[in-house]
Amino acid sequence: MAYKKILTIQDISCVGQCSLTVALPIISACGVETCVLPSAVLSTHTAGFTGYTFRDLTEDMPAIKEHWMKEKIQFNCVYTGYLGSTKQIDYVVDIFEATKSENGLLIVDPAMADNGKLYPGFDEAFVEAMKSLCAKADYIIPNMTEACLLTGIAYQTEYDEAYVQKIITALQDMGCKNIIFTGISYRAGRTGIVVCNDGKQAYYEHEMLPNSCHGTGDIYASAFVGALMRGKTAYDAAGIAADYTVECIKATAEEENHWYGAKFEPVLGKLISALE
Ligand code: PXL
Repeated sequence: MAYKKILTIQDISCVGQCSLTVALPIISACGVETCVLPSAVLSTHTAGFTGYTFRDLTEDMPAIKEHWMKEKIQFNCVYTGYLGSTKQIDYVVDIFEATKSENGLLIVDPAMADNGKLYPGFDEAFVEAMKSLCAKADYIIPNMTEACLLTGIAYQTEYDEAYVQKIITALQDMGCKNIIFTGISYRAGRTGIVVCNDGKQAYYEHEMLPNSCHGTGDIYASAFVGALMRGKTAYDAAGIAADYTVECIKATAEEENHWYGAKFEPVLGKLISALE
C-alpha cells in the first residue's frame, strides 16, 4: 500500500471534539500521514458554548506556504474543514496549487452550517467564497443545509428523491465534481449518503439513531478522507465512514451529559478493522 501524506486545514477547537482534534487522530488511525494547518484557534467550538475565544490565523498562511514551497513539501491530498475567514478560502486554493503532488486531490467539507442555519460568525460573503472553493474541489462533503446554501435552494426538513436530485444537479452545474451528500433520509429510522462519483450515483443507507451529536460531520469527513486515501473506492469509503460515525454516536449515547461532541476514540479500532 502506498503511504500517503495529506494536509488538513481546519480550526483547533481546544475543547469540543471537532475539526482538527478529530481529523488528526482519525486520519492517522487510517494509516495516512496527516499534516495540519490550523485555520484558527478557539477555546471551544461555537455550538453550545458561549464566550469562546477566537484567534484567526489567516495571516500566518502565506508564510507557511512559502516555507513549504522552499522545502519542496507536497501532499497527496488537501482536505479542508471549518475555515476561519473568507480570505482564507483564497489562501487555501494557493496552498493547494503550490503543494499538490501529481494527481493530488482537493477534498472540501464546506463546514459552515447545520439544521437549516449558518454557524455563528459566517455570512453571505463566506457562502459565496465557499461556492468557488467547492467548484475547484475533487470531492465535496456537504450536509443538506450546506448544499442548500451553496445552491440557493430553500432548505426543507421533509423531502423526496426529486428534491435531492435537484440539489445534486445544481451542485454539478456549479462545477462540483464528486459529491458525498450526507444525512439523506427517505424513511423513518434510516438515513444515508448519496455518493456521486465518476458520473455514477449510488446511495448507502444505514441506521438513524435517535440521538444526534455535535461534530459528527467532522468525524464522517475525516473517516471518508482516511479510507479514500487508503485506496478504497469513494462508495466504500462513504460506507466505512458512515458505519464508523454510527458507532461513535452509539458510544456517546451510553454517557449522559456528553453533549458537546461524539466519543470517537473508543471505537477507532472498528474503523481500523474496516480498512483491513
Ligand atoms: O464541527 C464543525 C465546527 C468546527 N469548528 C468550529 C465549530 C464547528 C461547528 O459548530 O464551531 C469552531
